[in-house]
Amino acid sequence: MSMGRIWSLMFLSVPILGTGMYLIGMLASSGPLALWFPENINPLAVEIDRLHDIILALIGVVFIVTSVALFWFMWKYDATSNPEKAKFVHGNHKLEVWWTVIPAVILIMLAIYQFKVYADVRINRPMLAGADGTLGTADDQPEPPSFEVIGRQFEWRIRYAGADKQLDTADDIIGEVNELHAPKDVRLVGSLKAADVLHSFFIPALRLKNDMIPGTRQIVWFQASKPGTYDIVCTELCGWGHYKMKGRFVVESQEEFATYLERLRKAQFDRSYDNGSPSDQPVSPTEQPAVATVE
Ligand SMILES: [Cu+2]
Repeated sequence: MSMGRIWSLMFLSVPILGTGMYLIGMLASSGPLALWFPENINPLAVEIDRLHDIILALIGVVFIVTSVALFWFMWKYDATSNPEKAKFVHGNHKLEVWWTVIPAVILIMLAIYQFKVYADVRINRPMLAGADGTLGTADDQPEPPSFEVIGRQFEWRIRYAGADKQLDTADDIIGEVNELHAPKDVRLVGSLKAADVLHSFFIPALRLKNDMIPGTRQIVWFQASKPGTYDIVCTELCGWGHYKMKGRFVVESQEEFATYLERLRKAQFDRSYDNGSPSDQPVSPTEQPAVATVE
């Protein structure tokens, strides 16, 4: 077999291995070959999966057709079996118009379809009824976040709103590092911040992914429909310890969640009491001992 034909077979292996890996990843439900998305437990993000599948199907078809065409032309017009010199022709106007118009129409359709998905997960923030008690009127207020995650090198710091349902107040409950809890079937609004550099907060099972940008606050919302423990990962290379930014996202019943918050609140009170500095009497900066920094 000529060298040209060996090369064309090498090119053919790309679509075969590529689609093969996709199929294995889609079919394997557990183990190292389960490369697909985890189950979507966020009913507010079902459309993200649908949009993803449509785009994947479109690019899948284009990928297979172009790869196979590349193989076929390399195979058929291999130099050894075609001693005749190639003839160059000027382009085909009609063909060029079609292969411009069809992708343009597909892209415009995708652009229109994604408007709604984007608005649902990024723009149409959950609202609460205002003074008139009716939702959908002019005095509606954006629902305040009930938890906050701060990304810092290299961990997630978590805080929950206390009984007043507001963050940044005295009754805030300090969560455990790298562990976010949420009650099942409750729509939650959260606030994301960064303490140092860019991080990206990602809970794959919720299809929730948002950059954390120093100096700004990002608002996200979701609803978790299935109890369990899921991954939290950082998807922005944020420094040498980026790989350490793994966390757990725990979905539990509303009663379990309330018990968890109460346990955190008690632990927080006990800690401040043990230190001899109750949280309502902050130590003034001048009295604080010098802190040694270890890098
Ligand atoms: Cu990070």
